[in-house]
Amino acid sequence: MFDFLKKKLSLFKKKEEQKLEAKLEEQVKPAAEPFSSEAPETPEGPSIPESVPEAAPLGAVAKEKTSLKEKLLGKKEAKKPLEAKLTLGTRVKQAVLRKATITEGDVRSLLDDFNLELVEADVASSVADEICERIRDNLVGREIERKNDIHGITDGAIRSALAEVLRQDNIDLPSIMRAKKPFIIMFVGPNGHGKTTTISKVAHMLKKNGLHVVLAAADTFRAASIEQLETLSSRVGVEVVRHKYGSDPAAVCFDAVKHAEARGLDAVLIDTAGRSELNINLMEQLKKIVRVAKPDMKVYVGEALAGNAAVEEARRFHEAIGLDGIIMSKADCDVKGGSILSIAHVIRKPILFIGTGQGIDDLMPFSHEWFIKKVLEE
Ligand SMILES: Nc1nc2c(ncn2[C@@H]2O[C@H](COP(=O)(O)OP(=O)(O)O)[C@@H](O)[C@H]2O)c(=O)[nH]1
Ligand SMILES: [Mg+2]
Repeated sequence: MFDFLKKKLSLFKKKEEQKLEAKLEEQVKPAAEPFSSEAPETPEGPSIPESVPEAAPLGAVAKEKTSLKEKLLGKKEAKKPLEAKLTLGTRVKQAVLRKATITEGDVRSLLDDFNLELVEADVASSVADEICERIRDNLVGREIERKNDIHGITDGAIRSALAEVLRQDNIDLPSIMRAKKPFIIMFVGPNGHGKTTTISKVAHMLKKNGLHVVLAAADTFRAASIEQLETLSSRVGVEVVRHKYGSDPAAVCFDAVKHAEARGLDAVLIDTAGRSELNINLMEQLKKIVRVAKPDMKVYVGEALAGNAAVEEARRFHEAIGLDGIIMSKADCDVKGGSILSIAHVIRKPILFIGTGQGIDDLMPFSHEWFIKKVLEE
């Protein structure tokens, strides 16, 4: 899941790490040379060659060297210069190691490339800009002391940039819903993005949490939509309030709410159309449902597959009726991953769930921690 985005993130991280490692090396080199040439004059003893060539076996040459040293200094003494050299090496390093401070130049060109790669991974352009700026802010000015620090610094910079862009509260839907009875949720979104399927999944999840649910078949426009909802609801074992095709969707919702109130049900889930005779009327129709049913939550269902188009569609619905949450369906369909980041950031409402298949159990609660772990660690 989200492999494309994952790959882009890991490539950027690797390139940035390599760049910073090279910078740190550069920082160490110039000072180390004059210092090491002074090494033989130290009181710890004479200098010996740094090492025997790697491939040399414990053969004649190596033996000869050892025996010569042994002859000169005695077996015990022979080890001393090597130890001295090691301590000296450590001291040389300590003396010349200066901190490297990350500058704009160390990040800018890689971030420019990364920005385009994010867009390729379905991240909206404005969101890609924001992510890159935050990574830049998190890196520039940081000091690196050791090579080992580099991974943590770059990883942390990316991780917190993603968290800042995704920042929304994680929502535990069943517990929020217990605060009001009946709790009314209206699902909106373009045709075919998964509203009806998602409603059956949510109904199933709520039922498992002990809530009693009724569905409102308020997509009275699309052929077979009412039968589709009825088939799915019978699989879950919940009731559907329906009228005839072509009837007023707001009236269906009104009846469903009355039904829930009369029966003391916990929740009403409203299915809506994604298109109507005149598309401009869809938003008017949705506004009327909002006035009549007074939903406690308006949830946008968009398919993660749609990439940037899903973000634009969501914005259209948000402007018309005001959204409270998002469900991204079809996350199982080899989606690049960027649309999840974009939609949360552009709409600034929490992603409640992601859809992971066509079955009624294929719904996963969403949390930004999970998403960040998924794209940075797994
Ligand atoms: N693979 C996959 N397919 C889904 C998912 N959600 C919905 N679908 C499929 O998408 C198609 C359209 O779904 P539907 O609920 O009718 O969309 P609606 O027009 O928005 O109500 C159906 O074939 C669903 O089975 C999902 O999370 N994963
Ligand atoms: Mg539908």
